[in-house]
Amino acid sequence: MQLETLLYAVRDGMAKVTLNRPKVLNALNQAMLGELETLFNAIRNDNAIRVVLVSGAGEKAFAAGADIQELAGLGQEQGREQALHGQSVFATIENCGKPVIACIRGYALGGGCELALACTLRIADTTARLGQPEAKLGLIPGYGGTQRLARLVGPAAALQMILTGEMITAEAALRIGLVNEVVAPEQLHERGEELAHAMAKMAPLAVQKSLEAVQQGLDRPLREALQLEAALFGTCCATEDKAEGTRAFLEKRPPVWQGR
Ligand code: CO8
Repeated sequence: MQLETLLYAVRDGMAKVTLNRPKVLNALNQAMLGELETLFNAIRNDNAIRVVLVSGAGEKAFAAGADIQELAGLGQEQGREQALHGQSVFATIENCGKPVIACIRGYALGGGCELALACTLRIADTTARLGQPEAKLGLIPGYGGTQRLARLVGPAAALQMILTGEMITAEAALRIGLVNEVVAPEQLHERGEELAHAMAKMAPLAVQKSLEAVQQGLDRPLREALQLEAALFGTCCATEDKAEGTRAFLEKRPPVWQGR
């Protein structure tokens, strides 16, 4: 795959996606969105990939937002269309069927913060600064920020970020539940890989069904969501991996997963 705005590597079931426009703090332009869409569609269909790590090239940023050069010329209809397109790309990331871990160093602003929000979980190093500064540009978040941020941290904390445009520190992001963990800069990638390895050791279908249960369940009333959980639990019970996982436990040996 020919990529101009991303770096991509796969090792031991772990895919690493690096946003690679460091001169503009990894700002998300249309080319990068297109490449993310192609890449995550390929990741979804690749059974060898168990976990994805997303980070930004360079020391200064995960991503400092949508590319403001491109935003400058947008009119009403084009703005709506580009927001819809970006939302669809981020939904492809969210629904790729594998855990996606955002490793945040430096700025994660605007569309960059929204990209991190579309990931399964977020870890940050102490240099991270997160924010939704769109209102400073006369805009609102358009890549899912008004919705995913409010669902994750609650409407008051989300609106504080959106209405003030203030950047918050990694520690403040941890306090409101925007990031899962904060680590020292030299530990960011190591910790990301550690979490990825832990997830890659789990039964593949159990990971997939866990993602499905939580992600789809949150969009439903509790009673329906519990039905979904029970149905997916039943699905897991019919897998070879469940037979292997329970047998391996009883035989006191590590399981060998087939992904079936
Ligand atoms: N877009 C384009 N270029 C950018 C962006 C960006 N978002 N952010 C930084 N750059 C460029 C700068 O223009 C600069 O380029 P040059 O060297 O050619 O002047 C280079 O990156 C380095 O940036 P700075 O010199 O500004 O670096 P500083 O360390 O001084 O400042 C900041 C870092 C504070 C992060 C600053 O760059 C900044 O404020 N950036 C913009 C942050 C922002 O407003 N982000 C939100 C953008 S809007 C958005 O994301 C909307 C998403 C939804 C869109 C939906 C429909 C399309």
